[in-house]
Amino acid sequence: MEKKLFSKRLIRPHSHALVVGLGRSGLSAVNFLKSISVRVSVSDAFPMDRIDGQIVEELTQKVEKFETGGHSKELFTSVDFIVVSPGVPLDIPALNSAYERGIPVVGELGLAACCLKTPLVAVTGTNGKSTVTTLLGELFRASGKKVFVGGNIGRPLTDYLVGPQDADVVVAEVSSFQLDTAGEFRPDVAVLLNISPDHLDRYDSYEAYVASKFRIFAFQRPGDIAVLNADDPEIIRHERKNGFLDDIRWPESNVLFFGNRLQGRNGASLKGRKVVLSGSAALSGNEEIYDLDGTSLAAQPNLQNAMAAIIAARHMGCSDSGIRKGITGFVPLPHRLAMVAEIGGVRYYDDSKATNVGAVHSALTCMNSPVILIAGGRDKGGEYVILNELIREKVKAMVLIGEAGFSMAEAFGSLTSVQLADTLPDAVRRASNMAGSGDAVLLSPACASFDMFNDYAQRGRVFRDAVNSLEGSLKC
Ligand code: UMA
Repeated sequence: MEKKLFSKRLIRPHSHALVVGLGRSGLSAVNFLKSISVRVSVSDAFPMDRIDGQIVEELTQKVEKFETGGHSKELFTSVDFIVVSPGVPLDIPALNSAYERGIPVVGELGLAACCLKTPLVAVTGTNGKSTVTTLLGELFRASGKKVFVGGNIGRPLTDYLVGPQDADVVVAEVSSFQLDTAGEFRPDVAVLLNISPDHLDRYDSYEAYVASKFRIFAFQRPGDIAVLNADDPEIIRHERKNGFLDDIRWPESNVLFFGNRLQGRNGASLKGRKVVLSGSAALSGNEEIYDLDGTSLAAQPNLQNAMAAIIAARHMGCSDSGIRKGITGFVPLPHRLAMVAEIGGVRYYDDSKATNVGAVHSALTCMNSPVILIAGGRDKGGEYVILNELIREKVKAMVLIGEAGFSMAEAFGSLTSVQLADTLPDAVRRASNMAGSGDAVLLSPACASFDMFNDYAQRGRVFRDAVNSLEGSLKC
């Protein structure tokens, strides 16, 4: 079935929009649409009593129809267009009815993109998006520019559109879910950090997830800039296909790379802990060198993240001195391979943000001591097999939690010693009993947190508290 494309022309006073999902993204979309006099109805799968009372009160004043406890075909087929939240699967029956009736469906990101007049840098990838997005914000600020940082990182882009819109640049973290409904989203600079299996509980295939990531470049034109990871085999395998391969299209914009395997390509590479911009990537005409030594970016995976951010920032008008200032002052985000304590010679690391197998691979690659790995949670359909070699080489024991505990025990039981724990504090106790001086206890779950926690941040805090309550703990 041919789906009708969303067009900016639909956003006009008194047209009728349906916003699906009343989380951060949906609520922001409602506010934006109301601010430009579009009539709005809303629909959420939660029953009324699970939606915050204040939100219900506010929305009741603003919206035409307020549907809760499910999504009805009648409402979905009675509007001019639908704005869908990223967490809503795109194949629910009510949306299928809307597609059949030719009603365009767009995400909040696509809606914002239609109306955005400020230059835009967008960052996607399986891992590292939030770090690069935050770092870009710092590099722009340090270069004296006013910046709005938002998207998947937490602040919807439509929030920017209801404000004064006075930033010099918008930096957006974009997820694959957002790219699936991004309409004619066209960033001036688009960054693709890496791709490895994730969200396979939502996509029909890994190829479909990869295609979604490449959609960040879909509407770029010559003169726009695409920044890609030259070291990532999944990305590079699509180079030179020059056109469509299934649904995956190589960017038609000006492509710059980052990584250690530039092999004649223009971009950013590393010399030790220095980022070197060369060729057409170096705007000054000479090689540009940015020293990361002594900064929080001086170890992997942040060396890669820094290369991507520096090249994007430089090509969006940041000065070299601003970039140097920004990288020096950068404070890493929590729950990303953060050391929380050292107790009796055992180091405890919180890597709760590692919600997919690729992120755990990256964390284990960085570990230089024997590891007791705490993993598990809600499975997202990734292949555990890519961890086998590192588990055999570095992991002394695993303690597994959550819904995926049993299947992970089956996958890794022949490679290392495995225990199951009922709770995360129980897992921390078990891990600390097994660890000896010089070992590391690493929480790097490879899974989503939603079976046991509100989100990865809560999981990280519970881990930190459990570690800090161990006898002899010295907090970091
Ligand atoms: N809902 C329905 N019908 C459904 C499913 C959900 O009505 O079939 C409703 C829920 O009842 C709930 C609402 O939708 O009321 C939640 O919407 P949502 O899941 O899209 O969450 P938001 O609060 O709007 O947050 C979204 C992003 N969430 C997801 O992509 C799942 C946030 O990314 C993002 O920060 C926010 O918009 C602002 O842009 C979070 C995330 O987990 C961090 N992202 C994934 C990731 O990073 O891996 C992609």
